[in-house]
Amino acid sequence: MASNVFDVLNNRACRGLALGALALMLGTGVAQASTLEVSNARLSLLPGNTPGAGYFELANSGEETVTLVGAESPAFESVEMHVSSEHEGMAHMHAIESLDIAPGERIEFAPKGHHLMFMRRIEALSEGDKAEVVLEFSDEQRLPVTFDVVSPASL
Ligand SMILES: [Cu+2]
Repeated sequence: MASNVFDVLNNRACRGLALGALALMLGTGVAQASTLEVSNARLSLLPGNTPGAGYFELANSGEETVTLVGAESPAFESVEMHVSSEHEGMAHMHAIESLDIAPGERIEFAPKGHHLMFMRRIEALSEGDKAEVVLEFSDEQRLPVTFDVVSPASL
């Protein structure tokens, strides 16, 4: 009889642990959103309908690697992730599909390095305006960021 009582207690304890673990997992998922921080977001605008370039810093204070897979903005038809490089004195850039940011890492999107390329403007933008951009991550996380529209000369 006594062992039956223990079984019941154990089962309750197990269920309690399982629920606790579940709550912990959900809690971690929610906290994840606040482990990414973007600063110094600027969108450099060239005259006419040439693509704009986006620069920013992104810090991951979480405990897991996050993967940036793209961005979108209502002000542009599409946004690409690019890397600039120099080869035999010539500047080149190519598109990349994703970029990992390790725990504790801070990456910089900057001239001559990684940048966002804003293709085909939909809305009129000029210096001093704000552009709304959403950074997209492989875990479905979406991070809204407001970019300051600046002139290339200010960079
Ligand atoms: Cu580019």
